[in-house]
Amino acid sequence: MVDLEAAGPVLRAQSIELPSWAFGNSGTRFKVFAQPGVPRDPFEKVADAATVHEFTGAAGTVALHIPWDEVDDYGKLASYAVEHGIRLGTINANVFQDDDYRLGSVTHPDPRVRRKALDHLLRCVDVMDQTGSRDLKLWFADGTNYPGQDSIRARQDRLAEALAAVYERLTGDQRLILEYKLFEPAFYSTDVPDWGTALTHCVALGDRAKVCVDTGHHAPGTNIEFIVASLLRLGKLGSFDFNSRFYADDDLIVGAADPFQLFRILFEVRCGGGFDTDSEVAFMLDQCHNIEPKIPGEIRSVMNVQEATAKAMAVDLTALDEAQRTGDVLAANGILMDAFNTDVRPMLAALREELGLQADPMAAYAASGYGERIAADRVGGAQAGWGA
Ligand code: PSV
Ligand code: MN
Ligand code: MN
Repeated sequence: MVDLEAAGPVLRAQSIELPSWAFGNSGTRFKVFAQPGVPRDPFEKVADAATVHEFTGAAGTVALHIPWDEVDDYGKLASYAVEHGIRLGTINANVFQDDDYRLGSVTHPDPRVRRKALDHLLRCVDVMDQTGSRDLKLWFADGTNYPGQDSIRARQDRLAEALAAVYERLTGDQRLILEYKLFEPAFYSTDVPDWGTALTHCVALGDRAKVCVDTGHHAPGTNIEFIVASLLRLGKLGSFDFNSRFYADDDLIVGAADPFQLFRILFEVRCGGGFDTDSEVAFMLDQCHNIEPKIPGEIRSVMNVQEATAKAMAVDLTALDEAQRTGDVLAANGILMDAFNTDVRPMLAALREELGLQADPMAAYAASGYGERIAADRVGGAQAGWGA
């Protein structure tokens, strides 16, 4: 029997971090379609993220990307976030947009470029000290385009050396989160292409190094929930970057391409203790809204994660265990499908009202006039970075 009781406490506590870059203009290498009202600085990105939280009640932090979100005074930005009802979250390091990085950043063959990249990563930890952020998320665009271009082994050694230097610099509860991605922008070999590589480096580093699973960064057909279950089992799942992919790293709205996959992933999160109150798994969106309006795009994304979470929590674990132990394949599969096919939207609407929110965040945002206000007030919005 599908029971939504267990979902309540998890949904009430759930917080999904938003990426600052989701609010700026973005696009492909073919065209960036500018939208009216996009933020002109990091403060306005924080204000937009806070608006998503205002209507969903489930997006209490915003991730920054350095140097895209460079400001003179990070303490001021952090206070501004708190005044708007949210906090600054993960710091994402950008070591991929300088001409110097043509052949890589921390794996570059030239020690001067490696030093420059490492210095930036260390500076990101300085920023974390000022913002109070726990997580430093590292995604590297490093790799090669042609066989023979560089030594695959030497690049792994250089990567390990840089990661160790960053790890050494962490203090308090700070964590290093290493993200992998199958390919792009490198097309022959990528230096952190998969969870095996990321995990190996994190194990070598120690306890405060964890892996980030970006749902868009796998080959088609990859069983992502298997990766999630394995990393949780090893205590090495640090965070999620949620998004949808149809062909490659599309950064589309989470749950748009394959809601069933999102449900399966979140079910493994549940089974592995990732929703427990003492869990340190971070849930984040990593999306760009190239053609759709950005704030409603993020609101919809948060709702999609909430719906998949509710369904994952609706699985009858006792019945499932019984079916699995007795080898009743069809019953076991049926139990999962019953939960997936449950319409959890009325339950989520009721929960929102209980929390003092409006039942339909999309409609509430549309009626608020915020979108019209920022379009009138802000002229000359900033690029998010991607496709700029
Ligand atoms: C590039 O693929 C990427 O989308 C990674 O997923 C990072 O998390 C993100 O950019 C921000 O650097
Ligand atoms: Mn990502
Ligand atoms: Mn990506």
